Amino acid sequence: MVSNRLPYTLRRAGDAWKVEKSAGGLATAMGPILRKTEGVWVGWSGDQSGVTDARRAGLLARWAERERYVAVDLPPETARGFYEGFSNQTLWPLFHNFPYLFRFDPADWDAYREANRLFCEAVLEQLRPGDMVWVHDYQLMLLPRLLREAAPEVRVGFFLHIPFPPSASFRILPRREELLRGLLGADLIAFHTHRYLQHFRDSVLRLLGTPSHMDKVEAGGRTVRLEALPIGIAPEEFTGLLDDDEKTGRMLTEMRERFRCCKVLLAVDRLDYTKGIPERLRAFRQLLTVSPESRGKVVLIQVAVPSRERIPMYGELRREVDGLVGKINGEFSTPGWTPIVYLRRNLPRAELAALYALADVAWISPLRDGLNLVAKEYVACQRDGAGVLLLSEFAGAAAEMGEAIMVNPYDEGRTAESVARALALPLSERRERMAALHRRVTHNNVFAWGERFIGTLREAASARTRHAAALPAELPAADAARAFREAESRLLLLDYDGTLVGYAKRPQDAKPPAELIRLLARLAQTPATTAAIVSGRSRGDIEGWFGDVRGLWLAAEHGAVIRPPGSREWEYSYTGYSPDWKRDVYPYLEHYADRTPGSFVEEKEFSLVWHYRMSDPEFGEWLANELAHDLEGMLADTPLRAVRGQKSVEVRPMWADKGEVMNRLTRECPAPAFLLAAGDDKTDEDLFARLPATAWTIHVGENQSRARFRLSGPGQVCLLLEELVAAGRVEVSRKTA
Ligand code: ADQ
Repeated sequence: MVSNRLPYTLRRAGDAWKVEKSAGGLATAMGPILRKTEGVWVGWSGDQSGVTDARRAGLLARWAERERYVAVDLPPETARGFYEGFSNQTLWPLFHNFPYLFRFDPADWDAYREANRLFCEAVLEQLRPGDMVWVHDYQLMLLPRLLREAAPEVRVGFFLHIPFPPSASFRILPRREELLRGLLGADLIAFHTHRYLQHFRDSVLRLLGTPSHMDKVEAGGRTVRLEALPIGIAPEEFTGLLDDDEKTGRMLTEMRERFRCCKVLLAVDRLDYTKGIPERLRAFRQLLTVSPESRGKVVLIQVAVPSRERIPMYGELRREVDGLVGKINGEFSTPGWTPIVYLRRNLPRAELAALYALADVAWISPLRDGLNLVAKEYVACQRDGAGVLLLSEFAGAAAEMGEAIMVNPYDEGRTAESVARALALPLSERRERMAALHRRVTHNNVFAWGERFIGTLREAASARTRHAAALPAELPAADAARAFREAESRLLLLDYDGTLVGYAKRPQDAKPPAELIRLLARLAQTPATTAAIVSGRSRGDIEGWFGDVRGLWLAAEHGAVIRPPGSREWEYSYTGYSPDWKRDVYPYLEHYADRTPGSFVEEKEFSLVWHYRMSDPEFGEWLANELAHDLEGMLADTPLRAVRGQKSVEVRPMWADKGEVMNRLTRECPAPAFLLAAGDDKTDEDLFARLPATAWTIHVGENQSRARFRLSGPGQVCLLLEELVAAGRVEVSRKTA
C-alpha cells in the first residue's frame, strides 16, 4: 500500500517528537484491509522539520517493525512543494472544481516529480517478486508509471479518492499529459463513480488521442483496466463502540439528556473549502430566520477538524467559519439555547459514534467531494432507522445513496427548506429510507471494496501478461508458403494502404506500382485461389487501379460494397442505407478542415473522412483528438461511428466493417484450406476478429494486434506474395506433370 500519509504523522514539538493519528478518510478505511493482508504501508511521515536525530530514527524504525509502516523521508523543501504546493494548491482545487483557487508554480511541479521518485525508490526497496502495489490518490499520480519503468512486470493498481474533473477543467492543468501518462502505468485505475471514470476517459482521448472502450484503455502496448469502485467503511468500528464501549454509551446518554428538547443536526468535516461549511452555516441562519418556531428547537453541531493549516486559504476559511459561528450564535442565542455547537478539533471515534447515533439529521453538504465517508458512518450508526441523511448532490456518495434527501449546497434558500423538510419527515418514511441505506452501507463495506479492488487488479494484471504473450510473432514465411502449396483451396484478403503500399502525403499519390498490379494478377490467377483487395478506399479509386486485374475480388469502403471478378457491377453488403446523415456531419468536418491548414474532407459513398497528414503534426493530432471526442458525444445514439485512422478521422455507419466481406466471400470459397488476411490498422482488426483461429492473420507494422503474425511493412508483404505465387506454380506444375 502506498499513500501520501501513513496512519501516523510525525511532528516536531519543541525539541521532542510527537506522533499523531492522521485525520482523513484514508486512514480510517485502509487500516482494517492492511491488517488482513499483512501488507506493508509506504507513506510520508508528514515531518517537515528537517531535523534528524537518533530518537526520530528510533521512532520510525519502531513503526516499520511493529506496524509495517515504512516512512518515506522527503527533504523539507521537496515536501512543501509536493504537498502544500502542487498537491494541495494545484491539483486539489482544480479537481474539486475551484479553478479560481488553483495556482501553479513550476518549482512545485519539480518537487512533485521528485517526491514521486522518492516514493518509487522506497517502494522498490520493499518490492518482492509477485507483489501487488496499491497506490492511493492524487499526490502519487506519477508513481504507477515510475514503477512500471523500473519493474515492468509489477502489478500496480491506482485508486483516486477525489473526483476526476471534466476534461474541460482538467485541461487547464499545466503538465496534464504527464499526469495522465503517469496514471496509465497502472494495470487498474479506479474511481469512486462512473462519472469520474467517464471524465478520465474523455481526458485521455482529448489530450493523448487514446480512445478507450468502456472499462479499458490501450496505452503503451498494454491494456489498462478502469473501474468505478466507491469506497466503503468498516461499520463495526463505530457500531462496536455503541454496543460495547461503556464510555461511548455514557456520552450518548449525556448528550441525549442535554439535547432533550432539541432536534440535532450534525455536520462533520475536515475544515476544507470543498466541504461547504460557510454555505451550510448561512443556510442554517436562513432556517432560523424564516422559521422562528425552530429557534430553541434545533441545534447544529458542527464538528470540523483543522487540516492543511500551512496553506493560507485554509487559515482564511477557519477565520470565516469562526466569524460566522460567532455571528449566528450572537444573533440568535438565548440563555437556555445556543444554535450552533462548534467543535473545531479532532474527536475521538467514541465521541463521533455517539454523535452519529444522537443526530436526527446528518447535514452533509460538500460543494464537491470524491465520495464522503461521514455519510456512510452516520448511516451505520443509525440502527433504529429514525435519522435522516441530507446529502449534497456533489458528493460522490450521492451516486449510491439515492434514499438521502439531496440538496444543492450552492442554493442556500432551498437547502434551508430541505432541512425543514428533513426535520418534519414522518417516522415511517425515515425508517424506510434509512433501512435501505443501512443495508447498502453494511453490505458494501470497506472489506468488500478492498477485495474487489485487489480481485480486479489481479485479473487486470494477468490479462496484461496474457496479452503481452499474445503479441503477434514474426511470420514464418516458409511455413506459410508450404501451407499454401498443400492447400486444396485458398482465400487471401489484402488491405491496401499501409499493407500493399506505403502511405503518401496525399491519398491520391499512393498509387499501386505496375509490378504490384502484375503480382496481384498472378496471385488471382493461381489455381484454386481466391484473392481480394479489402480497402477503406472509395470504389472509384479501387476500380480505377484494379478494375482490369483478372480474377481479383474488390471490396471498397471497408466492405460496404464488393465487386466479384469479371463483373462491372458492385454489390451492396447492406440494403436500406441512406446517406442523409452526411448533411449534418459534413459541415462539422469542414469546420475542422477550415481551421487546419493542409487538411481536407474526403467524401465517399458511405463515409466522410477528415485527413490531416499534410498538417502540422502536433496541431493535427490535437484537433483530431478534439474532433474524435466531439463526434463520440454527437454520434452516441446514432448508428454511426467515428474512427481514428492513420492521420484521419472517419465517420461511417457501424455496419460498414471489413468483417462483413467475409459473409460474401465464404459463399464463394466456403471453408478454404488456406486462409490469409493482412492489414495494418484498426479496421483490419474487425476482419481478423471474424476469422478462425487457424487463419494466417498478419498485422503489418509494430502495433498490438489480434493477428497471429506480423510483418514489418508493405515490402515484406509483397515478398511473401511472391513466395506464395511461386509455391502455387510449383504445385500446378507438379500436378500437370
Ligand atoms: P476526506 O476529504 O478526508 O477524504 P471524508 O470522506 O469525509 O473526507 O472522510 C473524513 C474522515 O475523517 C471520516 O472518516 C471522519 O470520521 C473523519 N473525521 C472528520 N472530522 C473529524 C473530526 N473532527 N474528528 C475525528 N474524525 C473526523 C478523501 C476524499 C473523500 C473520500 C475519502 C475516502 O476527499 O471524498 O470519501 O477520501 O476515499
